[in-house]
Amino acid sequence: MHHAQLVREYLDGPFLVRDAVAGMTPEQLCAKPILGQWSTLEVVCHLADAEMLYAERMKRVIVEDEPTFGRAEPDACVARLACQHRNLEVELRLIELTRCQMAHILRHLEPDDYQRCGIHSADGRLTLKELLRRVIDHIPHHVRCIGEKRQAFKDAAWKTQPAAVLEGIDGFD
Ligand code: NI
Repeated sequence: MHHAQLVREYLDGPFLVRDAVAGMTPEQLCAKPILGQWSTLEVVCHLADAEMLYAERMKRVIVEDEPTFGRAEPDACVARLACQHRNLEVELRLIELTRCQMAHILRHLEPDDYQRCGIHSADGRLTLKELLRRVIDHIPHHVRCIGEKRQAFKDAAWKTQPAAVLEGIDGFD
């Protein structure tokens, strides 16, 4: 895939997150309807933290000679970085701004720069292009998880609401 197309896909990511959380109440954002999984707000915070980490990694690959990266610790970050208390809009804007800033950088690289490498402690050598592909795929992966939570809310409503209420829900009348 051409680099310009990759950058366009990268810039589409923040809209996917906004769409995924549109219309959710504060209670729904913090709820954990699926046992053992993060709340929706925690997912969005994880995405914002990951965006900044990925942006830093891409910058280092562009600037440094084969920089090394350690493993990210997403569960520890979500547990320790006040993710249930952070502001949704701030997190969404961070994702957007980080990608906007990086897109300016990515668009001004030479094609060869996309073959520059960093060394990941678990996955080995990654080119800038492979790193960008990973960043792009990260948001759709977590957006699917948010969709599953929203479906779980609907399923719970189906089990707990009396039949008369359900008749008013689309598809049941
Ligand atoms: Ni993730």
